[in-house]
Amino acid sequence: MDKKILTVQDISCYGQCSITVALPILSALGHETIILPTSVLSTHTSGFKNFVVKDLTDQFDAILNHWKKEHITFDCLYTGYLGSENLVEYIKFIKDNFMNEGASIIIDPAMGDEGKLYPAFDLKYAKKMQELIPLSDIILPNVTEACFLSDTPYVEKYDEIYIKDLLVKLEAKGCKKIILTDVSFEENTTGVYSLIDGKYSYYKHQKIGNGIHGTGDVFSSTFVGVYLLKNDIHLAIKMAADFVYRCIVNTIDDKSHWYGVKFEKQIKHLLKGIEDESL
Ligand code: PXL
Repeated sequence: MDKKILTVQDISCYGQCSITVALPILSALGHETIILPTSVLSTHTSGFKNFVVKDLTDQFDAILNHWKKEHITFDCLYTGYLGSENLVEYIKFIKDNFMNEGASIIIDPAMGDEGKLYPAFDLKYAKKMQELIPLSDIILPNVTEACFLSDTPYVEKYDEIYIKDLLVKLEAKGCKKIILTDVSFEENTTGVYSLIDGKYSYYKHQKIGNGIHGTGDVFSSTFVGVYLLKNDIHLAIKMAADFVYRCIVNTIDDKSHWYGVKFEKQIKHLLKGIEDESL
């Protein structure tokens, strides 16, 4: 059966993130993708000055009421950058009212990087985001987000004990599958450190550059798409990490393209990987 994925995140008109990344990737992987846009921004908020924002949550009650009347339901709820604290209550409501039997709740708590919250957010927002942890089947933070979600001071250089401590703290807050992205213990490698139903694992690959905006969104969307297709969490981690790496390779030399990853022409390789997996 084809899967229906509801993704709740902003529309950044320019900047290759959030919905403009999720839709093409999830669609290419064959999923019907339904969007609930939280806000519309002229650009994303990291690096552009004077961006303009319009909150769209005043439409949510009307949209959800209509969906309810139409008996519309979903196989996966995938959330990303939300933008306002009241969204957390809506996520709870959607989980309780619109999900099919066995649906997955996958949360990317997109709110910061490199030890800092994104410009639109403060500590109150980060605290509210902690309420998403027990709602989720799978959570996909980077190290910065994991720190804000677990009230842990962020450090630039860390060891495996620090990372395992982050994972255990998030598990204690009520999520059994935690996938921590961009975990790097040495200069030339990075990877995904996960705690899944009590078992740790680390998928490591080569690191290039010092991070490009939007890689988290490309990772999460690819992860969600592959996971829903193959029902194999470790395969989804590997394919998402490899795809992000490929997209960074394709972007890194283009200095004019500092605001996002050029993922579009790489999608065919992702699909080829899925095809090879199916043989
Ligand atoms: O990629 C995360 C993201 C999504 N949406 C908006 C953002 C950011 C990161 O800065 O500003 C609006």
